[in-house]
Amino acid sequence: MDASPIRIERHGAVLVIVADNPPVNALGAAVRAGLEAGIKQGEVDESIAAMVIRCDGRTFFAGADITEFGQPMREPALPILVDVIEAASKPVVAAIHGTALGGGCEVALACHYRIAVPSATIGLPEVKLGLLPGAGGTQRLPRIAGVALAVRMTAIGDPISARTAVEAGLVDRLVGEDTLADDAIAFAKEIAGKRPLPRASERTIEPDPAAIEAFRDAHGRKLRGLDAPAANIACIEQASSGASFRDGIAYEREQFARLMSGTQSAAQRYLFFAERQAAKVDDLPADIRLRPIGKVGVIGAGTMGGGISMNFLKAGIPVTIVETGQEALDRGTAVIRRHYDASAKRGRVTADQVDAMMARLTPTLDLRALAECDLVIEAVYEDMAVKQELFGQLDAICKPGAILASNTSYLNIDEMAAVTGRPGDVIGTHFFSPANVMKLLEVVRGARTAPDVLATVMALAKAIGKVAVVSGVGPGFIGNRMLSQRANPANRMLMEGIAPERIDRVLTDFGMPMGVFQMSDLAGVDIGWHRDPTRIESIRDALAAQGRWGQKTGKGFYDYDENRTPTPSPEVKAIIDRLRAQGGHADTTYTDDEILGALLYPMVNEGANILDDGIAQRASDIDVVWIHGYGWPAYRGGPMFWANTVGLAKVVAGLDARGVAVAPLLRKKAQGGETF
Ligand code: 3H9
Repeated sequence: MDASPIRIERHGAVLVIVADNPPVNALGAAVRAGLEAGIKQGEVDESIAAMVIRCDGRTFFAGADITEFGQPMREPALPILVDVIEAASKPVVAAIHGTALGGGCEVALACHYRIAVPSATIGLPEVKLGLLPGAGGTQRLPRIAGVALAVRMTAIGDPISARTAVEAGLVDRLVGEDTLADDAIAFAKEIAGKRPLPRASERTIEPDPAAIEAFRDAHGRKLRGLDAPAANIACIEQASSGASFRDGIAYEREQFARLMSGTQSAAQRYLFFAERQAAKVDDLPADIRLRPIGKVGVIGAGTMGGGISMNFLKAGIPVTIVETGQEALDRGTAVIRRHYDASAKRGRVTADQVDAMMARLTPTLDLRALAECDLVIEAVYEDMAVKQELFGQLDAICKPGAILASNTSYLNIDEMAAVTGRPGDVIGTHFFSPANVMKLLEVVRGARTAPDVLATVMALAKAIGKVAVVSGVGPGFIGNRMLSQRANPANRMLMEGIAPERIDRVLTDFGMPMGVFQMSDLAGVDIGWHRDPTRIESIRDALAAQGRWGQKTGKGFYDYDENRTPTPSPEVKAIIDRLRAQGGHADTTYTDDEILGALLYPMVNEGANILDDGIAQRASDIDVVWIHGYGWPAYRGGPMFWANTVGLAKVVAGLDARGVAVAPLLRKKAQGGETF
């Protein structure tokens, strides 16, 4: 049998229960059993006056062990354990460092006192897994920290800093960053004799409907379609309703079980592991040595180059940004500053932090300034000849070992690498717009990209807060290759008499942030247009010819007012009617569900081709791309997960019915009753 992850230390009259369950001290069955045994030992030992719970390693308990979900629960269950802790007749102190999350936070809430190091964070992120805190968190947190904070912490799920926790009464004292173990013992001795013991369950709180209303006003739109935030809020309302703690716990249990058995939570838990899996490259040795990245160069100070730079500046990495003209350089730098100032205004960063980030930025017109950079990312115009010339120059300028990256969204990395004398150092880093916000980074591995270059970029992505997915070289990589499959059926349905706004509405009802035509208007209807107004071969040609280039000209598939609010356009309807008449297209009726299938099944189909071609390592990587790069709703788990929930046989039947060539892998899986 494995050694227990819990050890007990005695320090005079203080019993210290220490957990050591790497990597994040998840509260698996053995940890729970050890904690319960520790508390019981402290209870019966008359020489013990107080107890401390703390963790070794990088963090306090980061939550319930998610890998145990869906399996029969082994005793003691977490809700039982927290009750045992709170019911102890001697004071129990939680000594927190790292991240006290989920069940970890709930253990801390059940303790009578909480102390923390200043760098610690505390949170109830269950909502991000489509759940709610199921071990008393929704009932104890508001009793300690109030309704407003409890709603924010549970329904959004972002952790708070230890300092904020002190202000909220959630943490009793901040202690030295490096002296937690000793300070916890000293604190326990100090409070050992105090009675009555402060038990969260014994407190009562007033209802605060105004706080809940304000929260709904501020976040309702963002939380649209999600089950878990509403359930979290309902539990907090229950805690402040005057009902007993026990009734509140019963309600929490019931809601937790409901969410746990639903598809949304299954999708979100799948995503949690999919994101972490995506970081792993199957054929890279685990002990590979990474190249140090102390300085980054970015070529192009436009929207993309600026956004890319901001990621590094924020992470503390100096950036040299290069442009060809002073005006563009100044404009790009000013835009970065404006973004940071806006963050400061919203209280996300301090003015000092803004100054520090800007101080890390070196704007220049001289490409030779990149000589000392460890990584250079080009974000210039999407033209192979332009990119190749640039890579030739970088090859001559950059120091040996520097990584040369392209932000291309569809061009061939190998062709860029071929013009350099160091193809192993060349890689694709495809950021998604806005690059400082979107979490996805498609890392494009060229045929000759060196393993350590790939590993370095994957690690760097994590360091700057991105979720990286590896893609092989191929047109449009993973995301845009699938995106292009949605455009054809969308345009075909227009010709069959379905209005653009209905097609878009079906996608936004599904949970996408915008529809096909809204996206087209945002990106520019004229992108890829042949620029000949007399050549009308598609609806796009017709719109572009009339100057309907999208939001930038105030009209595209929709008309826009000065606030960029779209309204359906009679002119577009007339254009569509004309094209339909010319082509002799008959009306076809569709249900919303059929529209959805017509749009999304071809994407799933292309996903299968992408897997078959070895462009993506695994189906879950494709899902991560769509969730973090294109806003596919996380609670639907990404296109491949979603296809599993629809049933692959149904997807194949839908594709067959519309005459789409079905990917061999998809058909095989459907016939075999398999899933992705
Ligand atoms: C809960 O608590 C429910 C209760 O309310 C009710 C119960 C009745 N379990 O993220 P990383 C693994 S729900 C199992 O790369 P970082 C992770 O898969 C839980 N495994 O590290 C990865 O494994 P691998 C509420 C977990 O430093 C490794 O640890 N808690 C868990 O970037 C490293 O993870 C949460 O939702 C877990 N709970 O970030 C917190 N957590 O190496 C979830 C992590 O094999 N965790 N692993 O790929 C996190 O947010 C981050 O992991 C954390 C560290 C911030 C802690």
